[in-house]
Amino acid sequence: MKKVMTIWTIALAVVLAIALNATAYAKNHQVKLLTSDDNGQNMIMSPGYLKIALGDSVTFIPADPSHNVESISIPEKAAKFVSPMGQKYSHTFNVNGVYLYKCTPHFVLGMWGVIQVGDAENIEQVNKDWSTLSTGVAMNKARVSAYLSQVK
Ligand SMILES: [Cu+2]
Repeated sequence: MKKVMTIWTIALAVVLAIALNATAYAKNHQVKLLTSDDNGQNMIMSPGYLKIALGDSVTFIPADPSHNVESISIPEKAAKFVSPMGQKYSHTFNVNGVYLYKCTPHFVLGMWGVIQVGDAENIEQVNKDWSTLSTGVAMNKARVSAYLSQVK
């Protein structure tokens, strides 16, 4: 009986150690929401394409009060997100796949971003959605297509 307890104690310790490690290794990334960048690009997410690991978080940092982020085409099981205007906002990505998001007021100007979490299981759907959505975008469509082409 005592031996059985010991085995369970070890098993529990191993499970806890794995869980704690997973938390310790989750990274935080930053995306800046810029009105203009150093290359003369306007209304741009920086970086526009970002690949992260499952469980990582991203902090979106608006350069001025006019920007935010809103998820548009995301994996089926993922939670939608929309950040308050002009405020720093963090989101943890707990579902693998590709996330296409926009700045709510500036999507027409091409202010979109792509985050890939692990495997790009839903890339076909995102590409399909973008081909429809892009008809409502007046500027910098090629920028968004270039982000999507980096998904692997
Ligand atoms: Cu914006």
